[in-house]
Amino acid sequence: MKQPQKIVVVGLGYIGLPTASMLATKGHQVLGVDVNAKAVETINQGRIHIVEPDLDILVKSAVHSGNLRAALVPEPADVFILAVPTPFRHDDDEMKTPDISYVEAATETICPVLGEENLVILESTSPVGTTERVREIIAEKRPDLQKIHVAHCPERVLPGNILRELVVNDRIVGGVDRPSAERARELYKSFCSGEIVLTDSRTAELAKLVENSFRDVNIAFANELSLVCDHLGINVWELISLANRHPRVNILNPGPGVGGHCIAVDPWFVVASAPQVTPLIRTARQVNDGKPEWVIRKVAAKAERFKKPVIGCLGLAFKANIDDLRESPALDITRRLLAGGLGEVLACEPHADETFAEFPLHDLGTVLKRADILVLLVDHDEFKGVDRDLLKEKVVIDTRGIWR
Ligand code: SAJ
Repeated sequence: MKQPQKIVVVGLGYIGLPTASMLATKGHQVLGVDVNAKAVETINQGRIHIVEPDLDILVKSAVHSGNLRAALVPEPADVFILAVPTPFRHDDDEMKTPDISYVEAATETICPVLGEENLVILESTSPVGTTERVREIIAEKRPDLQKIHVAHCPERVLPGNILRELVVNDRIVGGVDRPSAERARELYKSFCSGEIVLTDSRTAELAKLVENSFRDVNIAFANELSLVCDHLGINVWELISLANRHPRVNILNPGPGVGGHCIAVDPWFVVASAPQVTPLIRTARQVNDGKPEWVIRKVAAKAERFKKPVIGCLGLAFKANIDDLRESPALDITRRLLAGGLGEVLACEPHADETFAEFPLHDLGTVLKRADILVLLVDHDEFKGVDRDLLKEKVVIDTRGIWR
């Protein structure tokens, strides 16, 4: 695909917007489509509505080059990329099932403008069979079309490092047939320096889910060790650093739980697809989801020493140095402490968006000065540099092990 293509990207979030901008800076004519009118307006002004290092510069240059525009509805194009959310349904705590309604809706919005030989790529992390479902919807809505290429190319970028990983990571491209996969590979070649590996769409879907499940299971192991160590009075961080000196051991870091819209979600898609044979993946989810409750019990036990303690919660984001609050265990813990009546709760999140209004936020200096109990929930750089002398008089619950 040497010539510039006309490309529509549906969904201008953490994946769609960087991808659309990257394609635009490589000379393609890109139209970004989103249902959020405010996001569309912001992007058309060359600005961004999400926080990600250097994304503002990329979007600005893409919009100013004339190659990136945003709109509420799609237009005819050569390629359509779907990058919409695939959450799970909250109807059952024991078994969470995937919700692919945004993918179905996005597919339906492009159907009227699809043309012969177009390529449709699903980037959203999806349960096995979703790409085939996209093809099915297109066949139902547009029986007049003879040939449409459909492929799954799951995104694998790490929030906080998206622009680099978008270029250097290897990509898996799974086609509903071989020509679809080959066409999709040509497109990714225009900005991807990593290897682009072809497979079928179902294997590509499962590969992405398995990557995140692998991480979840490994974090669950670390989190379980933190409970074992607490029970035995052993420092888990020291334990892990010692065990990791073995050449074939690489234990991850325990924390207050697993957050974000990927690792806490995707393993459920695997469990839901094969419930009888996935006890390990399901248990890992439960271990990680149980960690916030454990942290709260720790705080409650420490609070007993005080009449009305001031409890400082440091960090709300789901991980270090980002503003993203989705499925964040730190936010969950802070909310529950605020509601729990154990004492006065002071929350601090240096990366908070200015629109955050759920409860008051305090600056780090105030929290460090006033708190009797400090609960470190996110390993932001701002917290790593805290003067250890300021912690001496406090009860410290460091869920990330940054002050050890
Ligand atoms: N976490 C720990 N301990 C660790 C590592 C992470 O408690 O040792 C926690 C983090 O604090 C956070 C959560 O896990 O709450 C997830 O963070 P993460 O950095 O592991 O991953 P995400 O969700 O930011 O991005 C993941 C990545 N997947 C893998 O590394 C396998 C990324 O490559 C995917 O593209 C992304 O999910 C996605 O969109 O699916």
